[in-house]
Amino acid sequence: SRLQMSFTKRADIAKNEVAKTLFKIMELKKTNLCLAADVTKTDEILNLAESLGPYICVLKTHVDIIEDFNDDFIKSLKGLAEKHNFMLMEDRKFADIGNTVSLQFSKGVYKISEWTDLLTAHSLPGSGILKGLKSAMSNKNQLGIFLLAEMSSEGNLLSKEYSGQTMDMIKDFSDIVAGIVAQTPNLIDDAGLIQLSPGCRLEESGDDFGQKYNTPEYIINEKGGDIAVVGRGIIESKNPVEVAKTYRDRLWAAYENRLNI
Ligand code: 5IU
Repeated sequence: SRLQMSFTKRADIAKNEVAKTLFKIMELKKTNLCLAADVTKTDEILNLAESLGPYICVLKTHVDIIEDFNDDFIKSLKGLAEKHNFMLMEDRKFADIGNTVSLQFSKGVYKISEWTDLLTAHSLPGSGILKGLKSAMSNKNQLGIFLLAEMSSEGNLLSKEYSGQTMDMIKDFSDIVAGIVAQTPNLIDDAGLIQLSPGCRLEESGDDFGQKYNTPEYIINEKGGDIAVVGRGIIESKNPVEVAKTYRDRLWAAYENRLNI
């Protein structure tokens, strides 16, 4: 299965161009760490991007939490992504009908389609959401969508049936779908798809709002995550650079270990 295949081999199989490139970045930089840059000032995001850029494959944003968003910020962030060779993921979790998401994706203040490499979306509205996002892609950009098949939070309503139907939905959209967000190892049967798994900290724990955390090793080996998302575990630590290195090293070792099982 994909779990015993190298990211290099999976790059050859991936049908989505962004997924292909991402697999190669991961192997080149030896990192499967995605940073959730959940801070509210552009300077803070840029500082994280500059200092942690070498250790991450993806920097994940929530642009709607930024208080001083502006176009120069995007230019700078793009520049840092190029300099340190990581990808940008806007974790917008689109969830409306196709026509509306096409507008939300390309218009408004954030013009997400103009700068992001990767995007998250719910499968809830049906495949029209993928058609809508595809219709609003800027023509210079490739796009890799991660559909939410499962969530990390306690009591979420994404049932097994829903997760399975999400996997069915992906099949007709292999050009624009890079993978899924998930918490269990057996949903993906196409090794070209990438599993992103949030809810990672150095110690098993949670937060006050139902978030559930597992260790890097558990995320990679038991949950089948290819990429682990870490936010507060890094950004709220005293020394984000050292802690990010620790996550990167443990996540990568877990991936290498998984190949040999
Ligand atoms: N995120 C989750 N769980 C999910 C999905 C997304 O935590 O199931 I889908 C996002 C939310 C946040 C990041 O931006 O991943 C996790 O941040 P912390 O490591 O700070 O909990």
